[in-house]
Amino acid sequence: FLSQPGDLGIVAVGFSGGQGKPGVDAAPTALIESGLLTQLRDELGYKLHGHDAVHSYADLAPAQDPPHRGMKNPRAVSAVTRRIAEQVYAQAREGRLVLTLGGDHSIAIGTVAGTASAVRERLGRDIAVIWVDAHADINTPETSDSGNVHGMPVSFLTGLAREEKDEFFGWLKDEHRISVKKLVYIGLRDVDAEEKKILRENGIKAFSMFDIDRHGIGRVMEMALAHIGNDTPIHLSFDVDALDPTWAPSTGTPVRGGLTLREGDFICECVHQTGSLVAVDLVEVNPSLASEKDMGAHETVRAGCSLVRGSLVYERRIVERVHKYHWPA
Ligand code: B3U
Ligand code: MN
Ligand code: MN
Repeated sequence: FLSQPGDLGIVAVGFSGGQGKPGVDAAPTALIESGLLTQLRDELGYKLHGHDAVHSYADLAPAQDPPHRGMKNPRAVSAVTRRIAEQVYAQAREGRLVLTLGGDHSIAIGTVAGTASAVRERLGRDIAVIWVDAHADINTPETSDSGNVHGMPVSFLTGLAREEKDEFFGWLKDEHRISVKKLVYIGLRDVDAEEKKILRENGIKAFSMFDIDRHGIGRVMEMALAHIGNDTPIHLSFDVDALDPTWAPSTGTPVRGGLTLREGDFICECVHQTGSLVAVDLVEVNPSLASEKDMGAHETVRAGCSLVRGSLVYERRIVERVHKYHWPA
């Protein structure tokens, strides 16, 4: 399906409307300025597409955006994710791996919708989604206490939440949706009571921090990938708050007791190693939240870069050694 192994579509999403804290919209620029895309191009050898722009979607801002079914900024989030779906679809349709830099996690409504529809069209296959997060993000508008859409993307993507009107996610059609059976969570530790009920009632596969402590991340990845099954296109949606705040303090809703950076990298490397990866999201890096003095924002951006690199080249330690000793080509 991938036209050339080295083609990488980039969608840089400067959007924060799925939650209340400004600053997460500045993440793509911070990640790019720290050298992420240069590394992907010059060190990992990817041919980049769509990397010239960081999108703000200012043209889509509605004049007024009062709540609908309790959702905050519903028109803006719907319009922006609809555009993102088109952008991701356009890249994926060319057979490119797609990297989306968020932005808050509401943007995954667009990224997963775009990947799911492109892969269906090109391969006639359903994608699987690996959602790495401290949170389940599967509230419906009715179960959400916060009204923040970044806590709801999975319910819209699976069809557990539905809307008629285009301006409120009604543009999401069957071709954009994923099955609850092809969804796996890793890293959960802050799940609302109503969300737990949704996970249970729908038999959704979830590996919490408890499971990771109990089995180790190696076994958890084996089980997660076994659940998805071989030869299934995978969309990896990585919320940086899955990492422990030690490694990623600069994020909107940090939760202690999370993944080490190495465990996060390992997840990405395992997914890369399957050869089935079709899209990666990195979301919820917010460079403005941690204090400058303790370098928290810098560390979080660095962690995000590490995760993305891990998802795009699992052999990096060997590759580094090759460079180090000038191994002949
Ligand atoms: N479950 C809560 C909290 C939350 C979800 N995602 C994040 N926070 N980052 C909610 O608002 O739905
Ligand atoms: Mn999330
Ligand atoms: Mn989260």
